[in-house]
Amino acid sequence: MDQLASRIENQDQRALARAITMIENDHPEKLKLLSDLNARKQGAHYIGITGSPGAGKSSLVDHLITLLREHDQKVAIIAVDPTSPFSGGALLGDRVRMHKHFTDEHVFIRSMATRGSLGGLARATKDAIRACDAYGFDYILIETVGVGQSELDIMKVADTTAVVLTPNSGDILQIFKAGIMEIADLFILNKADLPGVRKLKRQLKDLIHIASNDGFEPLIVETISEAQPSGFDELFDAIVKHKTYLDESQAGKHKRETQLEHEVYELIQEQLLKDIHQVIQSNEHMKQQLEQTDDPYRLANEWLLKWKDLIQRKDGSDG
Ligand SMILES: Nc1nc2c(ncn2[C@@H]2O[C@H](COP(=O)(O)OP(=O)(O)OP(=O)(O)O)[C@@H](O)[C@H]2O)c(=O)[nH]1
Ligand SMILES: [Mg+2]
Repeated sequence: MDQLASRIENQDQRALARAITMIENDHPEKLKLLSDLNARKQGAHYIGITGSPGAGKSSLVDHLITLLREHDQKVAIIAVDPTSPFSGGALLGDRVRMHKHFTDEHVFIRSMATRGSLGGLARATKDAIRACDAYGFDYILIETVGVGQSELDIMKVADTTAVVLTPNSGDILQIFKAGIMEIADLFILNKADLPGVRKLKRQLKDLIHIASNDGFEPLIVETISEAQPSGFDELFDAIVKHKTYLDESQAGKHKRETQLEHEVYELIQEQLLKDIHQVIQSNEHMKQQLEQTDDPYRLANEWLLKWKDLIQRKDGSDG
C-alpha cells in the first residue's frame, strides 16, 4: 500500500485511479492505504459544488477548470452520482476544450456512483478526496447533485461550499429547507443569461439574512456557463477571497479540526457496525433472535452489553 501511495505522491494518475477503485470496493487494505495517503496530504483546497439536477454544475466546473489551469493550478474533479454525465453539456458545446482537459496531465476527472455500499457514498467520496490530496492538486472540486443527507455530509469536508442556483427554478427554497444555506460560503447564480436573475438575487439576499452563517457573509456571483462563458474571473476571485479568509482567520483551522473529530467518530462507527454485523451473521442464535424479536430496544441493548463484555475480556487478556 505504501508503494501505491508513493506512486500517487509522484503524480501517477493511474495509481490514483486504482486507489479510488479500491476505496469504492471497500478493499480489505483500504484503511492502510488511506492512512498512507493521509500521511502524504499536501493541503489542496477542497471546493464542494452542489445544486439541483441540470443547474449547470458540470458546465460550470468545466469552465472553472480552464480558468484554474490558466492560473497554473493543478485540479482534480470528483463528480458524485451525476444524473447526467460529466461535461455532457460542455461536450456538445465544445468538444475541443473538453478534450484538452482529458489529456491535460494536471487535470484528473473521476465519477463516483456507489450508492448502497457499506459505509456509503459520502464516506467513499471523502476518502477519494484524501487520495487526490496526496497527489498534490491545488484544487479539488467535488460536484454533487441535490440536497440529500449524503450531499450534506460530503459538503462538510469541503473548505469552500458553493451552491449553484438558477433563475425561476424554485430550487432556492428546497436548498433553504435542507439546511444548505447555513453551510454555503458561495452562491453561484448560473444561467445568468436567463430572465429572473435579479429576482433570484433579491430572494437569496433575504434568505441569507435569515439563515445564520457564522463569521463569513456568503458571496454571490453570477455566471453563464455556455460556449461564451462569463463571470468566471469573479468566481475565481470569490474562491480566493474565501480561501484567504480561512487561512487568515482561525475559521479554517477550526473547520478542519471539527471535520477530523467528526471523521474519527464516523470511522469508528463504520468499523464497529461492520464488526457487529459480521458477528451476527455468523451466529445462528443471534440471527434467529433478530428475525424473531418484537422489541428492538431490548435486543440492541442485550447485544451491546455482550459486546462491551467481550471487549473488556479481550482487554484483560491483552494487558
Ligand atoms: N442558458 C444557459 N444554459 C446553461 C448554462 N449552463 C449550463 N447550461 C445548460 O444546462 C444544461 C445542464 O447542464 P449541466 O452542466 O449538465 O448541469 P448539471 O448541474 O451538471 O446537471 P446534473 O449533473 O445532471 O445535475 C445543459 O444543457 C447546459 O448546456 C447557462 O449559463 N445558461
Ligand atoms: Mg453534472
